[in-house]
Parts: sequence; structure tokens; C-alpha cells
Amino acid sequence: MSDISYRRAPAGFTPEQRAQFDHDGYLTIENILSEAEIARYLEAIDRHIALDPKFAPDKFYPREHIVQLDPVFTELIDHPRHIGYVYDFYGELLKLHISQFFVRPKGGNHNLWHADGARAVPYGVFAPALPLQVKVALWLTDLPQPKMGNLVVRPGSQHQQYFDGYDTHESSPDEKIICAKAGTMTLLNGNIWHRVEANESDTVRKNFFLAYCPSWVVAADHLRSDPHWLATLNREQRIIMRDYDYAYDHTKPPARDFPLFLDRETGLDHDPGLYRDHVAKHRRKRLVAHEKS
Ligand SMILES: O=C(O)CCC(=O)C(=O)O
Repeated sequence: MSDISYRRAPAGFTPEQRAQFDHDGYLTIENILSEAEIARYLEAIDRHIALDPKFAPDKFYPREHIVQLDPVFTELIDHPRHIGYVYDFYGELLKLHISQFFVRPKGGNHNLWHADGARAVPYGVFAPALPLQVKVALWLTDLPQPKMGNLVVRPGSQHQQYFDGYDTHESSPDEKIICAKAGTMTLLNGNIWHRVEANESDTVRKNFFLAYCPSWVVAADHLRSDPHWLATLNREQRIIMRDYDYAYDHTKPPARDFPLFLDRETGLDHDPGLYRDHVAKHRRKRLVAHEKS
């Protein structure tokens, strides 16, 4: 019997939320962060930009692999307010793909229309139904109207591999400008076409992006993490970072990394009734959320 205390998977999509996410390619949940959490995250961002001589207040400032930068950001790796949603997609092979904070002042550089991930042969060619990347956006400043550096999406465009507006800033008749209040979380299918509005306001947009993927997709902002930092992580955080010496472990993680989470409903470390007893836990397929419904 193992003496490791495993955690049950935190809550993820309700059936209604999942239907909306699958239809629109994104889902917005308001008031997920408290005022105190927003203030704490902004304080940490401001502390780090003040330390960076490359920071310029009139320029877009992206910072990557932030989970390793500060304990306030480290907690985002497996935070129960969002990790259950991405576990619903990637289950026992969940991995953190990228962690970022963005600072978007008036006049800063802003992104052209694109979808995330591979361009020459997009993820959707291999995985037409499910995203190989899901992005969690946490909005830390109020963006009540357009022209505030808002994220702009084309709802339902996640299955479309060509779009005439690609690599332009042109607005599209079917676009939706996300006017989020601070404290809102937006979950995005990485295949959705999106761009960023110019910021013509005096509000400096600040937010986090955390993207997740299956363990066998290469991470976007690092190849390895600092071993001293990895040693400070809890078990689930360490697994989700997927820092392996042997490359094939990304595809077939070692036995010690199972279960990542116990089943949310049954509390079991396996799906019962599918294998004979001799099959080791780390060699068994585990069902992801939509396969159970
Ligand atoms: O900053 C944003 O709202 C979106 C950034 C973006 O397009 C990206 O990171 O792929």
C-alpha cells in the first residue's frame, strides 16, 4: 500500500459549460478571483517588472515560464480553480505547456489574427475534434470596452484551418471582443482564431495565460526547469511540469507519476472493469471526462 496521499481531481466543466466550450471554442467564467487574489497577483507582476531593466512602460511586456519565477505564480500550475477543466481534456497526461504574464500598455504591440500552435501542419489536422492546447486566461484588470488591448476571438472558428484575415489586424464581422472584468477566467481552445485589440486607453492590461497540453507535446517556454525549483513543488505540480531525463517518458510517463489525480467521482486510481488485474496502473488507459458522459 502506498503512503502517498493522492488528491481527487478538482471540479471541471459542468455539462452545460462543456457544451458551450465545444460549440464556441471558449468559455468565460466571471468572478473567479477575489479582490485579494487580484491584488496579490498584480503586486507580484509589478514587483517583477520593476526588477527587469528591459521593461519599458510604453511597450508590450510578455514574461514566460513565470511559474518558476515566483511562488505566487508557482501555485498557478495546479490551482484548483482551473486545473480540473484542463484535466477534463488531458487527464492523466496533463502537462503545463506555457505560463505567461502579459502587460499591455497604450500603444503597445498587439497580435495579428492567428490560432495557437503549429502553423505548417496545425494541431487540428491530427486532432480535428479535441484541442491539443487549452489556454486559461485570468484577467487582472477591468477591460469594459474595446480598444483596451482586449483579446478578440471568432466564436466557433476552432475547426477552421484557413481564415482570410490571418496575419492581419482587420476586424471580422463574426468576431467577439472580450470585455472582461478583473477576476474573470476565459478558457480557450488553442485552435480558435484570435487577435488582440490595440490599447488606446489609459488602462494597462495585465493578465496571466496558462496553457496545458498532453504530456507528449513539447512545452513552449522551456525545455527543462531548474532542479532546485522542481524540488520545492508538490507532487501534482512536479508531474504537471513533466521534467523528464528520458524523452520517451513524455509519451509513457513513469509509474511514479500515476495517478496524477484520483477519479473525481469514484476516488479510484483506475477505471474499474476494463483490465485484468495484472496490468500495471501506469500501463492502463484512463478515461477523460467526455469519454465518461
Ligand atoms: O494577449 C492576448 O490577449 C492574446 C495573446 C495571443 O494571441 C497569444 O498569446 O497567442
